[in-house]
Amino acid sequence: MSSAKFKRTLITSALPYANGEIHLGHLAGAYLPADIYARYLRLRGEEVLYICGSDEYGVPITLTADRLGITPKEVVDRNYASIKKSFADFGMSFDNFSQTSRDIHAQTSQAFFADLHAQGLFTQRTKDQFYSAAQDRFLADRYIEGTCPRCKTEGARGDECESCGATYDATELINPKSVLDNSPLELRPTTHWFLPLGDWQEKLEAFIGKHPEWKPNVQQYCKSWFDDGLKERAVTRDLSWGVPVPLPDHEGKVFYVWFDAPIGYISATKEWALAQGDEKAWRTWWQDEETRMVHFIGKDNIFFHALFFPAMLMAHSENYILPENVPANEFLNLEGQKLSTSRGFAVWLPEYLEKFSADSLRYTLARNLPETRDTNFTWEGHQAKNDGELGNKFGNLINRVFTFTNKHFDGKVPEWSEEMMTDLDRSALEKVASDLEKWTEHMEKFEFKAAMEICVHAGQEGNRYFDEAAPFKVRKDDPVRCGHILGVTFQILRQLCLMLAPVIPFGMEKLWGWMGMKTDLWVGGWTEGMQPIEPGRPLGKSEILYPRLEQSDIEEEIERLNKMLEE
Ligand code: B3M
Ligand code: ZN
Repeated sequence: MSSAKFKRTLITSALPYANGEIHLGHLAGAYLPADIYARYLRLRGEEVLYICGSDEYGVPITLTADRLGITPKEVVDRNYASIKKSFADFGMSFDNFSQTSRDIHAQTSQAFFADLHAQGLFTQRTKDQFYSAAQDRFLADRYIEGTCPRCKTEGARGDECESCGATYDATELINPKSVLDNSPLELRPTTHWFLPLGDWQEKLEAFIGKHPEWKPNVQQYCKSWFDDGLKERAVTRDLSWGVPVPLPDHEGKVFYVWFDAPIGYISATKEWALAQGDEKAWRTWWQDEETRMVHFIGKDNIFFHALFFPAMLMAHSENYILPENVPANEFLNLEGQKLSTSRGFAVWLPEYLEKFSADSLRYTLARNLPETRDTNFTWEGHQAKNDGELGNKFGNLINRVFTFTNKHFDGKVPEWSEEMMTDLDRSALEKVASDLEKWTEHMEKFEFKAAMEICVHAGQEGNRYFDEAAPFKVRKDDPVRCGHILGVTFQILRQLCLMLAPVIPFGMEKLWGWMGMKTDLWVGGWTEGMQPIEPGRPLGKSEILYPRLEQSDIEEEIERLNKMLEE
């Protein structure tokens, strides 16, 4: 790992709202990059804890519950189960995937609040808030819609604008209305607790200032918030669904979902520690300066991960670590259009996985991550990457080498040696080794897309070598040279396997096994993968890893999306 300062890495992915399924936009933003990174570090033998869970409070969940006529808890439990399963099928390697509606989270977030409250760090304020006389209750956040006070987009939510990323108080909305029944809203006074972020601005600026290595998009967002001056943020709401505020005379008040959700990372770590039978182990991950914390998120979550949560962590009386990096991604578009879950214009993970393989999607998304700007997923592009690269370059090479060796060399790595090396052999090995080095540098810097470019290059080298050295042509006349070429190719394959494993783990775990590796790939497999594969080693039987995608399946998907647009 780049920095010797740290002994271990805590990785988090934004907690998805348990209000629907995961779609491709989510995956490209906060999940796949984090999983690639977690797997990379495990491969390198680093100590890693990868934490996530579903975010189960907030108004959208109660809206769904009302619509379906079930309780909010039923909504989140159903969605949790389904999200958890599709993440697992997609190969997400969380060490714990928890829920914020669990007791451990209520306790953890209440204790966190109590700590700040006892230090007098919140301010209490009575403010006018929208109240629906028709519904006889206060309406918060997404119960309200209106025109964004900043960019003037209509239909902006009560707490944030999807369009420009502004966060504000619902009373700042222009033309606010209730999303429930359009009933007129009146302002009524209610008392809430606020975290005066302005008090933390200086410290936050110093903190961000210490991280010039963060992605420019994250730094720019922070700078613009600093320039505006950080405002106080309410941490409580008048709602029935949420973590109750642990103070006397606070009936009907719960935490604002963005106050409790990031604490969810801590609760999920505690839950993990309990499951390990070492209740205190969570502290190593949150309170030891030798732990490096990295939050993977989409760009709409930058404020809360780079500023709001760090301020909370700074404010706590115990010493919490702060994130070392917040590699936020931009958005993924679909067929050139913005994803829209309300219009159903999205590709949902469970549906995708019914027809196609996880590796194939992981590969295409990794090639196309919105790291520095919005990118575009198209089904045709997906097919081209799957067939042209994953299948033709990698899968095919692997299969050719194994089939040939199994057939003509008795399923064992043929005799190969330094002495037999030609310039062609040496040059191919050098190129792949140098690619591996470059790849490592990109991985360390969260530049996964650039790392993928290197993989593709190494794959091309592997194929070029195999075609040029042409073992199939010399087999009869020069079986010794033929065997040596295969031996060299296996050295290329083991390095390709290391580079591709974090991205396409299902296939590369198989390849790892076929190559007769002894260690667990994810427990420091790097060390063994960097050692030559010796002649005589028995090999496994390969299979076709990445078949072509069916044209009809692709067309069906394109059709479905077109229909969504017409509706
Ligand atoms: N659930 C927002 C989102 O999914 C939110 C993330 C919470 S991370 C603590 O976009
Ligand atoms: Zn806006």
